[in-house]
Amino acid sequence: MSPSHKLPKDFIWGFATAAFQIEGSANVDGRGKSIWDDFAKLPGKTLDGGNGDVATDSYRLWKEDIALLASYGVRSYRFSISWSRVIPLGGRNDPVNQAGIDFYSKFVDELLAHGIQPFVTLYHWDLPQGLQDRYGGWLNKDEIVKDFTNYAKICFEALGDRVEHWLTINEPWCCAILGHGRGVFAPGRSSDRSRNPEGDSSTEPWIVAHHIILAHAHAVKLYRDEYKSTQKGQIGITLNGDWALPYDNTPENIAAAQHALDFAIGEYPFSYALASLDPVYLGFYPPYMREVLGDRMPDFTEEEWSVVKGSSDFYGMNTYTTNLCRAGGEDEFQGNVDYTFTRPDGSQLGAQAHCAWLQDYPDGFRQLLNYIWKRYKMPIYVTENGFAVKGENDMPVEEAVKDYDRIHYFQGTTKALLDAINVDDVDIRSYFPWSLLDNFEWADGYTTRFGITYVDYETQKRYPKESARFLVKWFTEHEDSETAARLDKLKRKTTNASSSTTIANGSVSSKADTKLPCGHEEGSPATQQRWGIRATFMKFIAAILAFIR
Ligand code: PNW
Repeated sequence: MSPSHKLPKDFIWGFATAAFQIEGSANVDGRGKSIWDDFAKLPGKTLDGGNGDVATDSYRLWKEDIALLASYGVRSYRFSISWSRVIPLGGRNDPVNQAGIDFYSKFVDELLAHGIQPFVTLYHWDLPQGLQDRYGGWLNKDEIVKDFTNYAKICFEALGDRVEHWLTINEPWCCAILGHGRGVFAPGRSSDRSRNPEGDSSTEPWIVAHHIILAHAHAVKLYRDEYKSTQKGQIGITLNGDWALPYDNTPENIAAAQHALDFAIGEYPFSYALASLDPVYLGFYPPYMREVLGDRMPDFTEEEWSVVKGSSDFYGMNTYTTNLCRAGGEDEFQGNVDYTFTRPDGSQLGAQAHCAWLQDYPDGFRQLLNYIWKRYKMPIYVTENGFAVKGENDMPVEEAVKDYDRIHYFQGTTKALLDAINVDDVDIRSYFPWSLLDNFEWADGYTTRFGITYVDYETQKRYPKESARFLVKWFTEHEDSETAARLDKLKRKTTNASSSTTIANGSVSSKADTKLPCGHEEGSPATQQRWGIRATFMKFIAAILAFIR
């Protein structure tokens, strides 16, 4: 393989999760409630009535999860911290829960002991319920900005000596639009009284997005002022946004695709949120945003602008699909643009996922990477990308682990990633498939599975899917050799030094082998052979290390 077909030096890859989706143990060790705890239990809020009380039980099974990550050989793990584990009531004058801090601290230590770099999200939608009750959460600018910054400070203090990558907030669009516009996510506010008792969909989403950006920017300022010089990390926000293609070549539909991007990725609430990327880096607001929102579009004061401006070290990208865009429609949240996956000739854009909003279209991923790079000229960290196989939840595990549609999706996205890097010269620094585990998929409950590892929710057993094997092999083959050598060395050093390591407890071979229950060994002979060679190699390395020790 020629060097031009490799990933760049120091490229980061691993899998991603979020606290509320996996941790469970809702009442354990002093954790306070988050806005998702009670919301998920209200009738009709999740498809199957599922909630976060147990999830994948990862608060209890954290060591097993890290061992699983180590068996995959990932270089990094993206996870989020539960704010209400650290500060049960959430506020700057509320008590701090040492048990919560200790949990994440030992978690980070264990990752590092396995040579896995923590990539930490501070906020993945689980606002402490205490702050929602006290002052309306994200709707109250003065309070939430101070409380979020205080929470961030506690995290930097406790973990920043070991964490080199921070994400302030995951997908402001979802908090703003799904939480305060459509009312389908916590805290469940909208103008639709058949759905939500309170809220105003015409103003609140834009206010919330505005405050999220400010809170993010203040946390970044704090990090840069007080921690960056010693802790030397990178910090930024991560936005969801999907590629937009015109439905056909008519001028109105070409414009519609741009409008969709303006509302989704472009400026507001995402990038407007994010140092308002267009105004900050290009020097103007997108006129279309103002045209649609008029005086409902909040603005920053001069002083706020000075904090917001340039407040991200990178562009954090969560992306899943591509939409065909047609002018028209009343949906302000997507820029008054109609989305479809059906082309004018009746064909589909790609394979349909389990959730209605997702089809497989890898070229859109490559185009989006190019669009963001050209527009903002900032390094891109892909922090989420993934696929939920249609009907997977209804399959027996033996069938579910043969997730060929997911493999097809990742074959496409990994090729798009490599081409964007090597052919298009886009500066991409990370890739995190979503998700390490099947988990609590918000309003879908447990009916939609995004994991590259199958979770049996009855037994909490984990079963690597074929897609995990595909991705691990792909990244192992495409990692730049210098980087691989450096990271492997780090892994050996740290695992040797730790008493609770895979190598020290002699289980590396079985983990590298990822012995699968349920006859999953039946995968294609080629896969089995590849995995067998890898396992033999790992056993060999383990034996040498054991000998040296
Ligand atoms: C992201 N949409 O959410 C989140 O960051 C994850 O927590 C989540 O599990 C994952 O994607 C898969 O859904 C999204 O409706 C939720 O377009 C909904 C949408 C997009 C992203």
